[in-house]
Amino acid sequence: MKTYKRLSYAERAALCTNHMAQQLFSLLSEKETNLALSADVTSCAALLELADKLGPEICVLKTHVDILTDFTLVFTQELVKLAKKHQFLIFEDRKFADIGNTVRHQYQQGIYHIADWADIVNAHSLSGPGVISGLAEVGLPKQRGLLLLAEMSSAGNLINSDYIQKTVRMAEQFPEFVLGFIAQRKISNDPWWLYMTPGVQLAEGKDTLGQQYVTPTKALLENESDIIIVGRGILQAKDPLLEAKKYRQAGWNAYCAGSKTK
Ligand code: 5BU
Repeated sequence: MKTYKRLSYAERAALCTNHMAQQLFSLLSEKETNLALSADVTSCAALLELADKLGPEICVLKTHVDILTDFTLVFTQELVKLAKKHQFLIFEDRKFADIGNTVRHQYQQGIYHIADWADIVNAHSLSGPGVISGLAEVGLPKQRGLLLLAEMSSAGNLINSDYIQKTVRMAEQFPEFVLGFIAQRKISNDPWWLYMTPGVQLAEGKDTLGQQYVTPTKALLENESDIIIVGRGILQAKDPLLEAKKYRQAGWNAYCAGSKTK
């Protein structure tokens, strides 16, 4: 049988120099939850209601702000208030992928003013390190953090092991701004990187549009990720709060199993 012995979240918080990674590892440890809610609803009221109800269960609330049909900047202020009230971080899953100059504007300006309210955003490494430099110009002064997309959960995606390794090398050039990766597994031996994994449900499976699901145990224990991102597994349940508690427990059990010597 495989022997697991991983550093705890608190130990990794102490090893980090990245401000956002430190904050998030500490939050995971203190709040005892590694569950991120993917709040993929299309109205501001529904999102705020979810954030208020499920906020106590989660470490991160992930948004796709461009699917909201009634977005306003007031909504973002309300969301930030709830993040403070319930102690979670806000992650806008924007997947920036353009040249540095363009993403700088997309991050700060436009309708959404993402940099003003999202603690964390993510970017594809596809376009090269300029995308990180551009985002860092806006995000660093506000003490924000960036996750690089190193892997995706969808079937048939074009990412290969060379792309993953090059993404890690790129992250290493920006230790102040990049806190970790969106990935399906641990992809570096350096313990200060934080991993978030989407495509998680209590049972393995897939949807009709290429999404592929692994279980919390597979993601956190076998694949050594740190945070599970769950959307429809919770949102489509009869009682989303009850379901969130189940995912929280499953995620925390998997983490505890991984940090013990067997
Ligand atoms: P689901 O309902 O749990 O399948 O939602 C998953 C969420 O994570 C959804 O918001 C996606 O946009 C997001 N996601 C993903 O599913 N897979 C990926 O590789 C990345 C993001 Br990156």
